[in-house]
Amino acid sequence: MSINSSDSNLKPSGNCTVPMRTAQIMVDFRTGELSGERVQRITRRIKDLKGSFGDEKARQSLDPEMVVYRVETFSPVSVGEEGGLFWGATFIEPGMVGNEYFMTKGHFHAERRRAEFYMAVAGGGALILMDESRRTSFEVMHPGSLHYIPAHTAHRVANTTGSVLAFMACWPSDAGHDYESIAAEGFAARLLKVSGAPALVAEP
Ligand code: M6P
Ligand code: ZN
Repeated sequence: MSINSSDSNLKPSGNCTVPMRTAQIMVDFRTGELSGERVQRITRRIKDLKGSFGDEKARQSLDPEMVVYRVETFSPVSVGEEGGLFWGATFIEPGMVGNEYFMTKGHFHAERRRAEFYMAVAGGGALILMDESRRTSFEVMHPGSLHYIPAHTAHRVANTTGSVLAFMACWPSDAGHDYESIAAEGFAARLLKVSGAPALVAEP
């Protein structure tokens, strides 16, 4: 028996002994949204992002409850378990803190030898990458762009447009998040609006 994409009404036949399972999670490819009982959700607001943006005064002048981004995660295995994979969808609102675009906190993987994929679904922005020697670069994100984040590389995404930037991610379950290194040292460059356009500007 062959199965193709039109077999959405597929049912086990009377003498079928192979268990049929339905997917636990669905991905909406227009928006990146995940659905299913096992989706975990977190929201990061202006009040949660102390220390992330360069202009702390500008951050304090904004509504602390303002949503900067949301993350939906499907973790089929426990955090830290070796050999598994996690799936995530991140939605960054349009907005600025001073002249810096709304962005994720950014992190190294706690297990530095772990890589990750990001793929933009909607909106536009930039993936900022920084290696352990603090060499920094960025890749433009637009719907369909696929980004390989190598091991030993910190990563953060900024929304440079006027609409929500949605991207999907897939990473190893034993990667972990090291936010402490970023809190202590920051990224070596920031994505700022300069003369009306985004530019990666080195920290002084
Ligand atoms: C992606 C993945 C997640 C991450 C999220 C938000 O979905 O990399 O692991 O949590 O982006 O990024 P951050 O944790 O840096 O705020
Ligand atoms: Zn990561």
